[in-house]
Amino acid sequence: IVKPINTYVLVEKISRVLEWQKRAKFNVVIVDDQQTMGEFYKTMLEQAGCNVKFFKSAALLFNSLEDLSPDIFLLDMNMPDVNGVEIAKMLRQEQKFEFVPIIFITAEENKEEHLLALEAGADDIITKSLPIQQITRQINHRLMRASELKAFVATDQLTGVLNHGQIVETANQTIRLSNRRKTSTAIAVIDVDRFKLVNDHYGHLMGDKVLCVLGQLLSASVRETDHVGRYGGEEFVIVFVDCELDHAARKVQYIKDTFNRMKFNSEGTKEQFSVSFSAGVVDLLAFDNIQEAIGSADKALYKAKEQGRNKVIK
Ligand code: GH3
Ligand code: MG
Ligand code: MG
Ligand code: MG
Repeated sequence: IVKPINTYVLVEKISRVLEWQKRAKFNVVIVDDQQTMGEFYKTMLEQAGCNVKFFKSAALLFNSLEDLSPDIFLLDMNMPDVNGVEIAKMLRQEQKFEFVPIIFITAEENKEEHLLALEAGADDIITKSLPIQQITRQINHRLMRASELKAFVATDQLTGVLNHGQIVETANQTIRLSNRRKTSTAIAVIDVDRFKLVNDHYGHLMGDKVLCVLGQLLSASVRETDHVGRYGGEEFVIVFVDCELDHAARKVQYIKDTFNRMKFNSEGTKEQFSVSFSAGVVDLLAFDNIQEAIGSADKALYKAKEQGRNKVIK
C-alpha cells in the first residue's frame, strides 16, 4: 500500500541531502504498474539530472524497447500482466541489455522471490520499506559503478583511447547518424611509420611509450565530439563528426607535423629520435558501413606509404 506523498517537497529534500553528482546524464527506465510510484521515482531521478522513461506495463516497455538505450532499469516485481522477474529474463536475452544494471524496487519482502529475481539477472533488490535516501543512494552507486565499468571496457589500456571494438561501434553509429542527417563525417586511419624499427632499436617499452604519446596527442588534438580509437597494433582511427573531408585532412596533416616534431629520449641507447606516421582520410558519407570506409582509407594510407611515408592522403 502506497501512502499519498507530496512528491515535490520530498524530492526537494532528497536532492539537497544527496548532493547528487550531475556530471553525467544517465538514462533511467522505470517499470511500475502504479502510476504514483513510478512518477515519484521519475521526478526524483529527474531532479537528480537523469533522463527518465516510465512505463506502466511490460507491454508498453517492450513496444519502445528498440529506441531505448538505458543506463539502468528499475523494475517493480509484482505486476498484473507480466511480472518484473519475467521482464528481467527477457531483457537479459537481448544482447543490447546484457550488461545494463537491473534493480528491483519492490514491496515484496519474500526472500525466495528475491532469489528468483537475482537468478533472472537482477543486480540489486531494494525493498520499498527502506528509507528513500537509502534507495536513491543505492541507485546512484549502481549507476556510478556501471559507468566506470563501461568506460573501462571501452578503453585501450595502453593508450587511453577507445579500443578496437568501441571505435568500430562508435564509427558505425556515426555513419548511421550522419547518413540520416546528411552531415559530413570524415574518418582517418593512421599508421606509425617503420614502427618495427622503433621496437628493434629502442626496445618494446619505448615503442609502447611512443604509442601512448601518440594516443594522447590524437585525443588532445580533436574536438570533444570526435572519436579516437586504437584500431590495432600501431594503427589508430579518428572519426571526425560534422566535419568536411578537406578540413579533416588538414587537421590530420597538422597533427602529423606536431607528432613528427616531438623528440623521444631513449634511455637505453642515450639517443634522441623522432617518429612519423602516415594517414588515409575518407568521407564517411560515401560508405554504407565502417568496414568499407576503413578499407578505402587503408588504400589511401597505402599510397601514403608508397610515396615515402610521413604523408596524409585523402
Ligand atoms: P610501415 O611504415 O610500413 O607501417 O612499417 P612498420 O614497421 O610500422 O609496420 P609493421 O606492420 O611491419 O610493424 C608494426 C610493428 O608494430 C610490429 C609490432 O611488433 C609492433 N607493435 C604492434 N603493437 C604493438 C604494441 O602494443 N607495442 C609495441 N611496442 N609494438 C607494437
Ligand atoms: Mg506493483
Ligand atoms: Mg600497421
Ligand atoms: Mg606501421
